[in-house]
Amino acid sequence: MSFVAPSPPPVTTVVPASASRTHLGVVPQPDVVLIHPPSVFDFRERTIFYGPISDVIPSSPVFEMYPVGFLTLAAYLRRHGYRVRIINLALLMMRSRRFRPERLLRKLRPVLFGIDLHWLPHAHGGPAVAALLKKLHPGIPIVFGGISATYFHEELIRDDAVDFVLRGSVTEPGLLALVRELKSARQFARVPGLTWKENGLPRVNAEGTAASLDDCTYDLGAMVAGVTSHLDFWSSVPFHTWWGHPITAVFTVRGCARGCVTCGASHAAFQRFMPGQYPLLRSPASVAAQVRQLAELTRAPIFLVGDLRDGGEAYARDVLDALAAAPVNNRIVFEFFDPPSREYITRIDASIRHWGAELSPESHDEEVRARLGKAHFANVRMEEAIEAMLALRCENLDLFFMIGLPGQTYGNVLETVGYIERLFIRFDRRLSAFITPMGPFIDPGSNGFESAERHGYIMHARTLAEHRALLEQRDWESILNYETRWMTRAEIVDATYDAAERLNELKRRHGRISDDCAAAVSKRMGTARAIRRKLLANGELDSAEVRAFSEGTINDKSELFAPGAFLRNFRIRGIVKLLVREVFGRVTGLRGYEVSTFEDRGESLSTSERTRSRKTARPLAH
Ligand code: B12
Ligand code: SF4
Repeated sequence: MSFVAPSPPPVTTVVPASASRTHLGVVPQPDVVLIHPPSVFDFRERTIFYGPISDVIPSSPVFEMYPVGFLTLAAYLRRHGYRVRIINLALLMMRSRRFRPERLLRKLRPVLFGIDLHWLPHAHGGPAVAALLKKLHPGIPIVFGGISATYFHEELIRDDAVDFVLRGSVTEPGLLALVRELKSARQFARVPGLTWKENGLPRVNAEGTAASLDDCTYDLGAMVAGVTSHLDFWSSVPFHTWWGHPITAVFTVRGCARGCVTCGASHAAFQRFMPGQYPLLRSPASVAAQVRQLAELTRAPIFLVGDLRDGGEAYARDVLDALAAAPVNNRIVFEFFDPPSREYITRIDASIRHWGAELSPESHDEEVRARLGKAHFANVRMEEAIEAMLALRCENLDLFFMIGLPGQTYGNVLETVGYIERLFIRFDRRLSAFITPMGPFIDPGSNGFESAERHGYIMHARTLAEHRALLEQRDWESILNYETRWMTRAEIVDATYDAAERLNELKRRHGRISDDCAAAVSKRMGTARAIRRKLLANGELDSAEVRAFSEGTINDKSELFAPGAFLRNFRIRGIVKLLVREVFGRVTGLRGYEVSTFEDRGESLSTSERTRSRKTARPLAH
């Protein structure tokens, strides 16, 4: 094993005093540039039939959505006086075939580049972007972070292009400590949760003390100002259709109390490899404050990620009370991991003006559901809860089912669709349902990955390099990193299309989607099946066709994320207010932050940060 990456040179040599001019004035080079890579770096040159692996999320199969943590990392560093720029390289590459990543990256001269390897599907793009950056800027260090980077930190640090891996699910303090070291003594042994190299050999630092999620918040002013100051509407946008449907979320928890055997953030998985104690809850006041902040900017629905009840009854009640005390007109969407009680539903209804919900039973089969490990409950209980929600003001209720679960056969998947039809008949149109394959990967660290045989999984990849190789396959059947004792990869693919075709028709028949929408999905699915037949016959693929039919083939994204006009989605007054506050902050040196609160919390600020914070210690009026 060789660890040959050069240790980063002193910071004075890597930070030229360069700056770029924009219409809001001179913007100095950022201290940190956070880059989101595409799933497969050279996806534009390849013909890969991705299938429906991203049909229920806003992203395309390029997985161009960056981790929301980029926003909280950027806000945290900024509060401590450092400049951060987010570059959604995946999105820029998607938007134009002529866009050359190296041309943009060459111009950047930060102290540190950060790349996310949060989701394992970036196992190809992440390391490839690091290699490119190292070629362009051999003197600027590169740090990786995210759930997959944490799991694979030892493999990742052996990559010549990788200088640091910051392990953890709450890395704001760690990243700040790393930037401070880069700008001062370079004592990397002092950075909590850091994996790094000393004289070419890997060093693994101990984790730090747990941070509070309340310190990890968004900085919407900086986001809006970033877009307007660079007149760049694309490089920091989370996903390609964001301006059309800017769905927003408040992350109420890090980690999870549940035990889904396929999930890399389950309680057992995080215990295995994630520094810290989980689940870690955001305080009710902070949840409500973030909801309000988002509602100032957008009219879009706001998702509360995580089931509040997992924080305990009192926590869920306190969050609802905090939301009730600061009401907004956006729809608040609640996530339920098992059916909520009538009492809880009534409380939500009394506290929230507009609300919706998501419930993921995963299978209609109670035995399969129990084996997955999220929750044990009977369908009767779920139907009672659905009835109770729809009897009140719940505006929409989406149910999510999954293919590729322990104990699930092809026939069993089709029975799930039969069960969904019974629900469609019994309940009104506010109830809809989705069925998707688990893919492309079972998460590393999960019980299913670590004790595959016990849970009936057969794994096709274990290491980062093996997953990278999977991502270069030509079709999604071969990209899947697993099959089960009950279904081969081919059967998982067949079950997906057969179930989705029936479900699409049911949705049309029961008024969940329009005839046009159903016809469009059906047409795309037909072409996707034809592509698959061609693949099986080893025929030549038409790359334009493959690209066009790797999305929306089992449902239409608009079913989940209704598009709207810009003016309907955004609150212009809120945007202008944020912008004025931001520009005023820049001109006067007042940034609009209550920095003193950080000192009050006992966080240690460096001398230069203290000087800056004194200047900024007065909050600006809202
Ligand atoms: C909300 C969520 C989503 C949202 C996305 C939100 C977003 N943009 O971040 C949606 C629904 C869109 C989504 C999609 C997917 N998700 Co998801 N998602 C989650 C969930 C439930 C919560 C994540 C969370 O709480 N984040 C909190 C935010 C604020 O922090 P963060 O983004 O994690 O960032 C922090 C750290 O990770 C770290 N960090 C992250 N990046 C970097 C980079 C650097 C340089 C540094 C220093 C630090 C760092 O520091 C940040 C700040 O502390 C988790 C499960 C869980 N309970 O954790 C799964 C989870 C993360 N998702 C997962 C998966 C697989 C996916 C998909 C690939 C599924 C699919 N096939 O569609 C897609 C990928 C989407 C894409 N990139 O386009 C897996 C990942 C497992 C793995 N090892 O790969 C998880 C663990 C569980 C699961 N199976 O759902 N997801
Ligand atoms: S998939 Fe299961 S274990 Fe993972 S975050 Fe969701 S509920 Fe928790």
